[in-house]
Amino acid sequence: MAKNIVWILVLVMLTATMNIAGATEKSETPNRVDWFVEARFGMFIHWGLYSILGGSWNGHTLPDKSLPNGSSWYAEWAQKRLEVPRADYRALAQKFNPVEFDAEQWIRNAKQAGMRYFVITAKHHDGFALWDSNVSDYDLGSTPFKRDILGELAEACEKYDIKLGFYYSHWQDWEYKGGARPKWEKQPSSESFEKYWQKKSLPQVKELLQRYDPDLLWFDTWRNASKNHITPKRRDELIALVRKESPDCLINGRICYHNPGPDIDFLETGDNRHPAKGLGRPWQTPATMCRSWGWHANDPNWKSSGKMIALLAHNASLGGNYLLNIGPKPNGTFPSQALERLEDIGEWTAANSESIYGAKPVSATPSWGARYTRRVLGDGTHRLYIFLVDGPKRARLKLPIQSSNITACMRLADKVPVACKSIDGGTLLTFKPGEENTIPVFYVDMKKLPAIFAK
Ligand code: JFZ
Repeated sequence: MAKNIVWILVLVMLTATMNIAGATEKSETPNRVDWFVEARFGMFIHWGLYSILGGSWNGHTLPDKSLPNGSSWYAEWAQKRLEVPRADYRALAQKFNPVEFDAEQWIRNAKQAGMRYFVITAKHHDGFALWDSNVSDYDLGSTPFKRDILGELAEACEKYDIKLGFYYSHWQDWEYKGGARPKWEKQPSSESFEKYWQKKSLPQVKELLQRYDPDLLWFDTWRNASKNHITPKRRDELIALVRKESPDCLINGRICYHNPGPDIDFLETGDNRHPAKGLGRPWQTPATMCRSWGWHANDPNWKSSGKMIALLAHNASLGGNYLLNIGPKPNGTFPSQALERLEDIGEWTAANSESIYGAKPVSATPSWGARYTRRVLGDGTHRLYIFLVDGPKRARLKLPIQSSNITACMRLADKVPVACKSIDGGTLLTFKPGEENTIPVFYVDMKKLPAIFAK
């Protein structure tokens, strides 16, 4: 008998050491994408020559249905949708002089909002490089602005511990002869595209990697439109280049939207698309604050701060990220509408951070607008976070948790207790209605996690 007990003890100790060894091994070799999944929230920037136009050209403002391709709010598409002649668009380079640009200020704004990474358009579809490129003269070096925008941002990101990413339009390029064109224009032949691919696209990506060492690259294709040019072979050629130059750099799924393959790091949804379920691998939604990505001086469709916080919580509840865009003005400053919203969001993320960062997704949702995340507490008990994304209208929620299982129920931001009542096998919570422009977060601590919340 005593012998048996000794053996059991030895076994228990062995398993315990194995578990610890396993745990350290895991934390010593983090997966490349771990930081991204934990980060949850990033800042996207669309900035380039199109920012000078602000959505208007020659008496037309987007959207403008009098032009055959004018019905879009996307101001970064102005060259094509507003039919700006090539020479006139190119001449904008002489006007690009954002003297108010302050990289540290941008990154501080991102940090204060609770964002943990930053992605900027190094080159958008127009083909203009936002750095002094050795590959092309259609670049920052040919503007009056003689500073290194991407270099200053890389330094600021380092200083504030923010990950750095570049958007690079590897498929559409309206400047280079063989680059892909909007769908209403004639596409380059495959030989011509191959020349663009070898002479501009790949070399500029390599240049970005070698010069600025980004943590993430954001490529862009959509649906089936890019099928002929961005074949799996070219996709893999580009992935191989990135992996060789910078093995830790993340790659998004839009490198080849119709067929991202197994070697990318995370999936990117369509613009402003918030799925009803997780995507089975790391993912994010690229999202706008108004309708346009690039600066649009006449886009009045700004989402409220509360709406955007709700979308952040929605994505977090499904294990996804939220990459929220700002279109800076041509002088290098953020629009005031964006700054106000960043501030509101920052107050919320600061007060509710533990419900978002490092919290696990919970796919179960009540029938009306609440979302959940959860975590295991230090003592092995469980905390369920409840986001009232439906705002002030809803004040009662029935949880499928036995009242006897619940040890605490509070509002997260100020630890004000929530009224809990036992009703047929569950618990009824009664909340104080939330305020405008924010999303109240509550938590329930419990001894055991009901299976419905474990997925
Ligand atoms: C693209 C760009 O054309 C646009 O200017 C912006 O940069 C945005 C972030 O990305 O637009 C897309 C790309 C993909 C889809 C929709 C719009 N999509 O797959 O649904």
